[in-house]
Amino acid sequence: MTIYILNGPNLNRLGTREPEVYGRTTLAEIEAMCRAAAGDTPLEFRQSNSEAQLIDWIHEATDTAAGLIINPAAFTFTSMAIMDALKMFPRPLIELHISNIHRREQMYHHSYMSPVATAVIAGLGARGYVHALHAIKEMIDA
Ligand code: CA2
Repeated sequence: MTIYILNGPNLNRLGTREPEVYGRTTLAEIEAMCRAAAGDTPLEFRQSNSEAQLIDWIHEATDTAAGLIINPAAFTFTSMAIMDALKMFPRPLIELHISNIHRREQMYHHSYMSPVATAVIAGLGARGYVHALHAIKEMIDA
């Protein structure tokens, strides 16, 4: 019943710049919020700046996870390889963004991930992770 929460490039630097777009919450604080919201549900909360590492973790999640939440960060707009890996994930999958990518410049509007995700959450700030966790638990239980 493990839920994976994967985070892409630069998100380890959250809380250090552009607070008007991304807020002031650090990724460590987001992880703590998620662990509090998860209760007894096991969580794998990870971040990598490497596309290959994220793909390996998606494969691992495909073999073991009940659900997957991913903030692919800039890979959202570039990575067919991550999209291909996500396409193979057979259970609930949420694409998550802290900011509302559709409210931003044109280059942030086309996600490779959205067509293969069960659901997309964007623009709820750091709390989006907690909402995503509640939503994916409901989807798993349904
Ligand atoms: O809003 C999101 O969660 C994003 O996935 C974050 C990505 C951006 O490329 C997407 O358009 C939307 C960028 C993450 C950059 O990480 C930061 C690190 C430090 C301070 C601010 C952002």
